[in-house]
Amino acid sequence: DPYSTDPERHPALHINNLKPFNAEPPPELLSDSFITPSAIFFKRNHLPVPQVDAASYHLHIEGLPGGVLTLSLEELKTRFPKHTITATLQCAGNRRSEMNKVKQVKGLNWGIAAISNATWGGARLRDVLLAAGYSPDVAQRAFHVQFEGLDKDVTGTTYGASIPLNKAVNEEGDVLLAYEMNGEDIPPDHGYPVRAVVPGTVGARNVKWLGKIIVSTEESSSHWQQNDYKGFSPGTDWDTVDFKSAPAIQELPIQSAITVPTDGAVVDRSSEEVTVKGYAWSGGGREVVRVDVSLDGGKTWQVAQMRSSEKGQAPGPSPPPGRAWAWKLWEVTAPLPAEAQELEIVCKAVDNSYNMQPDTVPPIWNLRGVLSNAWHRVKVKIRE
Ligand code: MTE
Ligand code: MO
Repeated sequence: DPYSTDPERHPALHINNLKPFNAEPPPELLSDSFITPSAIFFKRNHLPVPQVDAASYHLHIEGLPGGVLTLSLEELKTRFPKHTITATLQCAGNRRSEMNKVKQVKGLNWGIAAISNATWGGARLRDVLLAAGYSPDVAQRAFHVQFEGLDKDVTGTTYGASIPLNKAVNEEGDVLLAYEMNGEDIPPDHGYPVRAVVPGTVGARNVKWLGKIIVSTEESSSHWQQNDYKGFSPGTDWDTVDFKSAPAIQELPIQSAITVPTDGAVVDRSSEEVTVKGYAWSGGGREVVRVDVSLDGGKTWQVAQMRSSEKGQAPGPSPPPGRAWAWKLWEVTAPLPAEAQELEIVCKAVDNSYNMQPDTVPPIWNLRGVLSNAWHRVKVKIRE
């Protein structure tokens, strides 16, 4: 069993698949902390977790005029300044289960918690590429940076993905070769000892257990770059889909969801109030500027209070424009409407480009169930 060496996991996780391991935290735990504890951070593995020995680990960087650069973990840590960012990671399949309710899609049936937020520490990819011989004239001929993982299937095929070279070398792109997560070594499930952290970009490009980086004229040839993680029309089915016709997902669209209360919860009339909590985030470093919440299915709205730090702590300085990599947690406490027996709680977020979420799922439904970001709706009963 290639999974026999997989690490132990936190019992609170909701497991979507055991081998490979895929799991998400309970929604109400997610909104308890601005920084998601690593143990309950969602886990999305396509393959067995590789056993990597830090002492013999080497990262190879290819495709630059300097030839191949090989770095040990120690060299990665000591030759380059350590840079720390707080960034949210979201799987393209987050909230897929809502698409499944409209019409069957292919993929793991994620709820709303295939998203988490952590502090990552490591070398900047930009600094490492410069050390390997990157100069602006390279950008005239090569447009992609490919990442290869050390996790393999039975045929020896490794996980891989790529990002645009301009994201990788941009001083404001903040792409990391991370060796720390929340101030500790990256745990085995999250890519020990080194993973790519590509803030603002879909989870799939944040390659874990990083073995090789290739600067190239081509995108990664991997299945996950070419034939997966792409968006299609609701009218496209498995007989007509042409994966070459759509670009690989990179930046993700605006997203928000309600973590508290959960669907089907019961609130007592005597409590007089209801508190609604959730998260909001947008891709590409776009900052969430507002979250609207409705208790009546979208007829009337109020603006939620947002926070961008742990509860009770003053928020740090706001991120520079275009570098809002972390989510915001939000909250609304409102009186229970006098007449209602049931509430349909809805949330929707707005980013600083005024991108907003679509109101329903059917117009964004797609056969792979990715990019599921419709207004999130939760029904709650009021007990008299
Ligand atoms: N990297 C490797 N090497 N293997 C993988 O299976 N899964 C990707 C990405 N990087 C994956 C990977 C996907 S689809 C997602 S959503 C994120 O890792 C999940 O990261 P996490 O498990 O740290 O939450
Ligand atoms: Mo993913």
